[in-house]
Amino acid sequence: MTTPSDESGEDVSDAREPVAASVDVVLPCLDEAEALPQVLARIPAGWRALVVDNGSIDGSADIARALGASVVHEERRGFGAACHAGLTAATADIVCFCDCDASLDPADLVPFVRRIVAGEADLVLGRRRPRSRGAWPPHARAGNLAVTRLLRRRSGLRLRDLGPLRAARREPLLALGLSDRRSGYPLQMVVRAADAGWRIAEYDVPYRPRAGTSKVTGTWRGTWQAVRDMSRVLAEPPLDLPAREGARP
Ligand SMILES: Nc1nc2c(ncn2[C@@H]2O[C@H](COP(=O)(O)OP(=O)(O)OP(=O)(O)O)[C@@H](O)[C@H]2O)c(=O)[nH]1
Ligand SMILES: [Mg+2]
Repeated sequence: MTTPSDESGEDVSDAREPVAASVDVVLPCLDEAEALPQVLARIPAGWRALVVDNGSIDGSADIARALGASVVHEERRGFGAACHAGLTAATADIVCFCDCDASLDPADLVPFVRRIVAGEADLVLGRRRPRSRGAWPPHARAGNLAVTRLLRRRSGLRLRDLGPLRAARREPLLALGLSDRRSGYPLQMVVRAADAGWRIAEYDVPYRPRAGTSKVTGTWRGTWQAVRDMSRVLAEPPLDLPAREGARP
């Protein structure tokens, strides 16, 4: 579907006013003590921050709790394991996802949620627009672009990013039966949503250099694992998923 983002990278359609909806923001967190205060300070008023502590050893869980977040523990390593534990623990009508490394701003989720509440989209994704050199290394951008092309071939979706900032309704998300527990999780969410006929929208969002130490994109091991996980997801045959209400057969 067409997107409300423009080439300048600015969000052009929605003011940041409060939205009348119950919203949980899932924040996968592995040793993000440095970033947590900034990230939690940016959660929109009335929304719940669900920090999924993935076995951190830098006190992230205590910091998150002290700052008023709900903390979920997931001992199994992996980005997908953390995201899915958060989704399972969530209770709100709408669930958002945001990395917990201060590269993304949870306040940017407000227009995403507004779109879902208005019934105009089923899944809203943030298209990352780097704000400085070093925010998004060239190999990561190239890999991401390659995956969006493969996704287009597989599902007909014309996305420009597979960003981790996203929003959707909780129950349909659970019904997608996501099974990846590593770096393929965000891609699997989009692939299965497309298979189920969801309307998927993209918004431009600023992307900044992360606080703290890089775990995936800045490491060869993390990048290699992400490529393998995503290739596996793209090779999955379409599942017989419950169609979105109102979707054409
Ligand atoms: N990689 C990884 N990230 C996890 C895990 N559990 C939670 N996370 C969090 O998931 C979010 C995304 O991971 P990042 O390490 O930022 O991944 P990335 O943005 O691709 O790469 P870098 O920012 O360069 O590390 C961060 O908030 C992590 O703390 C895990 O087991 N592995
Ligand atoms: Mg990051």
